Amino acid sequence: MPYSVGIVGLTNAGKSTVFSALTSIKVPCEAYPFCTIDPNRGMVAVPDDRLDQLAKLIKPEKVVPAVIEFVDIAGLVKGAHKGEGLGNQFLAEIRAVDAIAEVVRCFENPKVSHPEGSIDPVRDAETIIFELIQKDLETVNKRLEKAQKMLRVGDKQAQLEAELCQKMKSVLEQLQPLDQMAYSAEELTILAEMKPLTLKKKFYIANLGEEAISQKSPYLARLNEFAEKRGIKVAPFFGKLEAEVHELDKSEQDVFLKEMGIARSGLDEVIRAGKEALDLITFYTVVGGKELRNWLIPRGTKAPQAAGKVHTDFESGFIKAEVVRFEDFVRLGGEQEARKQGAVLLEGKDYLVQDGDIIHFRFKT
Ligand SMILES: Nc1nc2c(ncn2[C@@H]2O[C@H](COP(=O)(O)OP(=O)(O)O)[C@@H](O)[C@H]2O)c(=O)[nH]1
Ligand SMILES: [Mg+2]
Repeated sequence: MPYSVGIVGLTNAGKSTVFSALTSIKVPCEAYPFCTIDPNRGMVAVPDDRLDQLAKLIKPEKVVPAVIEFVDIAGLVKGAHKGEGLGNQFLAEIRAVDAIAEVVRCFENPKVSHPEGSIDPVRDAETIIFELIQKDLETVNKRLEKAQKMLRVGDKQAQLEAELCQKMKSVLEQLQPLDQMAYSAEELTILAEMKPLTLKKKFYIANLGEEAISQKSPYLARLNEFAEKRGIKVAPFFGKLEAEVHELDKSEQDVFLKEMGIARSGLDEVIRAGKEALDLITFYTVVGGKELRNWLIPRGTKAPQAAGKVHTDFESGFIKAEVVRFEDFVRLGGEQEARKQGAVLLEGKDYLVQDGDIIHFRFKT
């Protein structure tokens, strides 16, 4: 399954607009068995300059780009944790995604009402954090109760869980999100299962209005300042414009963007920000010189698990990985020369795949 990014934000922040802009870039669906048609879910090809370079060099029959799935999650309102608006439904949806893209309204438009009555990106960002914190408190309290019961019957793991929950609780009660705290490896195992919402990787999409083309947006400046303090990346985005641009023919798009005074599409930046927030790296495979693909994996993935992304049999039958670094591959002009020059590295099951590796997996069936 692809990595998923949930588009989250207050009502009328422009989530659906951003979603429709993002998913306007079509990916070849036949390459993905999981590519279902759903109005709220869309597969987006990850822009990758190295993939383009490799394609020019290898001239494969087919290039299949890696995708990230974007999910348009129903709008959040103040009081959502208490069940206001769609309440719990969207919280379950957020729990299910790998990362959050939070659309923050930075556009003025009197015709589009704001649930709080005015444009204030920092207040909106804080509202969302508050709602997610409240929901996490609920989760942590339930877990703590359970752990304390288990403690009484002398469960060892329960001790660790109870301590962790106490720690989380005190952070949350100070209205701080859980990503501001460090965790041990043992704690991370528990957290991976608990999936607290304020620990999810996230970035902001500052949804800018047309007025921000000609003059710097004071809203964006404020959001940037807020996000920087928390170490969260901001991707500025002209949601409505981008959505409109992609309704045009390819040839008209550049003209339109130029006329509007926008240098280039911001879509790439948003997708890149998503990849960065997920902390993913890319490796490449070429099957029989025919099909060139790139794959996304978490940084720190070992070769057999990377192989498993390509094919489940590859993981269980993993023998070796033949690796060429991207720079070597390009410098030497392809695999043949890389082989001659000894630039193909033979790596075993403990090898940590590096960003840009071009890999041929050797496996037994
Ligand atoms: N002027 C302007 N309007 C926008 C922009 N983004 C969204 N809108 C409008 O705001 C309204 C709500 O947007 P929508 O994407 O449905 O918001 P959602 O509730 O977050 O999904 C729609 O009428 C959009 O056309 C923008 O960047 N500029
Ligand atoms: Mg919507």
